Amino acid sequence: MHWWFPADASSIGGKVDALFYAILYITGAVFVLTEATLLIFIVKYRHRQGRKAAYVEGSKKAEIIWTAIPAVILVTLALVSLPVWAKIKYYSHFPRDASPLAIEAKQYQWNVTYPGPDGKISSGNDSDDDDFMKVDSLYLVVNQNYVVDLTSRDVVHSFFVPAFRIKQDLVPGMDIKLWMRPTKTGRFEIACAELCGLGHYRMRGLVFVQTPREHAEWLVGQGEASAADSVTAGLKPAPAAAAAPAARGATSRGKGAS
Ligand SMILES: [Cu+2]
Repeated sequence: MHWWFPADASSIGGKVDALFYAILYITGAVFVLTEATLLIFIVKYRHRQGRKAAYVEGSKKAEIIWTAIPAVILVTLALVSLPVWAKIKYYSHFPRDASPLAIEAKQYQWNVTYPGPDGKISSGNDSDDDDFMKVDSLYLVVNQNYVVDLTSRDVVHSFFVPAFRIKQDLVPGMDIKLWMRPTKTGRFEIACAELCGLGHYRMRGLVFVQTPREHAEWLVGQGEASAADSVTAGLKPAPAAAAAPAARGATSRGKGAS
């Protein structure tokens, strides 16, 4: 059913969708039943000449029934969804063979830090820091596990990849972890799902799920471009070499105006 949901592209998508449809069918059936009953009663018990309304004080039996049935349904849904929730959200269930990534949200962009050749995200004071950063673009290898460190620099954001059925808040001051395994190659949308300011609507990014070969080729191309991205995002101070051309640019603009 892809006319209202993007095709599922992650390892947990099927489980999330199954729960979603189970809840949709149950609430849908209750909705149809109650609305149909309402319509039937409106017609059946409409005002008629000479008919008196009955005075009903309540019914213990009816109340027990309409409390017990929803309670049983809700508890069942909770029990069924608990293992799925645990698999997605509990740190103890995270895959052990995952590659690390870090995503920092800020108004209004996603700063994605990749570990570089050493396979580790540095803590910031490592001397051999080979991490590199991309703004608003997340490059992943298909069928590989990732654990992402989510942080926010300013306000609450929410990392939402509809095709992965993943949505997780990023809270300033908190270090929140998320794992995912993309199962399809392609390009998918990242959206911020928490109203975070006037530019919230443009806080979007893209996930590029690549084959291992494509990813290796992409990695080779990651040098100066990513360094420039890090500077744009304000994560790293502009190196002296990068500051010089900017100054020249300002001079030439000044000349053009005079
Ligand atoms: Cu946001």
